Amino acid sequence: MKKIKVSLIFCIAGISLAFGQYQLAGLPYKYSALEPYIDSTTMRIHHDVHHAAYTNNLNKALAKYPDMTKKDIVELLKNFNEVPADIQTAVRNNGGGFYNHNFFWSIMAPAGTANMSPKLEKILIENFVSVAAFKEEFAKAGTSRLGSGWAWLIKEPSGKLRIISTANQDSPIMSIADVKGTPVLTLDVWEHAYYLKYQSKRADYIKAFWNVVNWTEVEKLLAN
Ligand code: MN3
Repeated sequence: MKKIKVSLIFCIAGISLAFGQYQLAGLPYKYSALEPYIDSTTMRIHHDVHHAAYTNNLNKALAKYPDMTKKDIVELLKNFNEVPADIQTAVRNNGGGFYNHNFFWSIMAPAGTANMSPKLEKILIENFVSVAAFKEEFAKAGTSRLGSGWAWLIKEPSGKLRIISTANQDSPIMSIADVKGTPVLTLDVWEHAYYLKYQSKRADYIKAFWNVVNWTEVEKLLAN
């Protein structure tokens, strides 16, 4: 019964998405690809229900401003100050949710398939003294975020790496962000990202996340 319900929601979201600018892309791997660290059911609901809803609601919010939908999502969020006042909250939450989840899926990979190269290790050591210190600081950004939000590794305009966290669906690419930078790694610390498997143990979820980071993609983003 549960499975039927989930696919029905996906189906409804899929139909209405066809009329909007922003499209929900499929995951770049199977729902089960990140097992046992992130379970298949969580991935399915996270993508097919939560990410689909952000996409759908973003399209709904922009329906009366068709000119805004000509921008890709990065341009839309980088120029958030140009979003009409009456849809700012909707675009902040749903445009942020649409972008953040796209990015999140892209920086994960099945365990053991995208390991950290010596070159990336060296960059992390230069910025954070050691890889362990980097992971500790990143984990702290995730565990100390009260309520819902995201932990980020960003590249500042100077080229320096920095770890931050954002509330709700805010991201460091938004023109309204306190700290701006180019995202190179992120972790969703909303309860919907881990509660089925880890319940209230967010720190255990963060520890498991290190097994499924796509370090190849992180290194590629750093080179940009
Ligand atoms: Mn999420």
